[in-house]
Amino acid sequence: SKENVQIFFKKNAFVLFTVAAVVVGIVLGFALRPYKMSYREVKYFSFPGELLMRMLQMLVLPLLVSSLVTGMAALDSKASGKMGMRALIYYMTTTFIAVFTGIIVVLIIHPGKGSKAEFGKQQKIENMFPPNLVEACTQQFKTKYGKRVVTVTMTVNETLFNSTNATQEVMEISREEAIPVPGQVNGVNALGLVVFSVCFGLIIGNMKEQGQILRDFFDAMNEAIMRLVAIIMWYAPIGILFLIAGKIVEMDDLTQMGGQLGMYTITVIIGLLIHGVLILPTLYFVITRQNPFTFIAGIVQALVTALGTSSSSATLPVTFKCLEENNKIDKRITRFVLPVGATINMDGTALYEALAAIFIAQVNNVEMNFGQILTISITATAASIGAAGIPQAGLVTMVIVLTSVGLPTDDITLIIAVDWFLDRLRTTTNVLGDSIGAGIVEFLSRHELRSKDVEMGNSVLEE
Ligand code: DAS
Repeated sequence: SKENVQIFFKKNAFVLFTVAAVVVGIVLGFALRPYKMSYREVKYFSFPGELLMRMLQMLVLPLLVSSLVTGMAALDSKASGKMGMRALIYYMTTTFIAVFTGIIVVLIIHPGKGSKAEFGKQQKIENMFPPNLVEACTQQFKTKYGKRVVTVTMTVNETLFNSTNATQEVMEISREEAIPVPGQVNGVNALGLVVFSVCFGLIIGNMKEQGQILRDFFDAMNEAIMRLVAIIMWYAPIGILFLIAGKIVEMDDLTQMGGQLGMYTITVIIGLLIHGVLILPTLYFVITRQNPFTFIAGIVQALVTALGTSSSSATLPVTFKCLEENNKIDKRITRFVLPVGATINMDGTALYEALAAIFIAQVNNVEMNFGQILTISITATAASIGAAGIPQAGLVTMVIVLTSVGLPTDDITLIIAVDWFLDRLRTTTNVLGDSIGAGIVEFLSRHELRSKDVEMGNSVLEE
């Protein structure tokens, strides 16, 4: 009836707007391509999208810290230990499955036939302990104009990554064109902040009355940030529209895309689809016995935001909102699982890196033996953990995978032309993986959550 239709639109307004934004963005982008806008014009055109990116990034840092601290503080260490264990097992299992899928798909389709851009700094282990917390919160671009040297750079057109070797001569870059140091959200040392927030949260959770003021502080902070997210969500469709349209306007001519690259693109898409539409939903169903697609319907907005921003970190605020509000995932789970997931759990990236490495081997006519494929699967996992949740981070950590089996790292240039597109798809897969992870960990932890509720005198919801 008419009323039902109205209710449907009211309930799904956000999702409808966001999906419409993608469609309109694509159409508008292609419609404007013939006008061959200059770099400058494209930048102006994409401005509304740039604003969205900045708004989301602005919230990521306080959200990451406040959600982790409150999340950890709300649990006793025994329960959080168990949940952490479950989350880690989920991350590792799904990442390995993703890598495996990528390898199988690329071996079967074999997009690269023998025939025939630099290095990034990966998320380093020592980054787990930032010596200076304030510095960990600041952007860590280093340009040759400042006293600090470029760590990772990218030129406008050639997309050249500069090496970890800080002394190396660097091409001219501007701040806009520099890639933030990987391992960081928006130039921030996310891993270090995650580690600190987890420890800090656990401590204040055990501090009895003395810790109350801090628990209240971070709780309120978290609440305030989520309210800001709610406002930004109204703007999100506009931002997404222009992010996508702008990218389509400036992308390289598709007809120049060789047959191999086309096959490669299709192979990646198939791999990601198998993982995202088949494997993850099946896993969710097998464990929780609930309809995975109802679950996915609840996070459409997060998925589209990932598609628009190609950053799982920037998407984090939206992921929180979707999971807590639409899918009713317990806040104690989301706060705990999502920030870590967005930093280290990247199924799409893992799948992509393994697949791309083997593609490069195929292009170079190198037969991979079993040992090498095993090496690729291990390093692709590591590289996906090491990749930050920022655009094209995966391309940078590819270097680890390629060097581990002696493939030429320069050949990353082969796939750069399509990376902006594939990056969006793998980021969407990453966010899907994090979200389904939250659903599964919540299901597995329902008893702990329940007994904690009873202990705290909270009203216990019917299961
Ligand atoms: N775009 C990244 C993300 O945010 C990762 C990648 O480049 O693979 O998930």
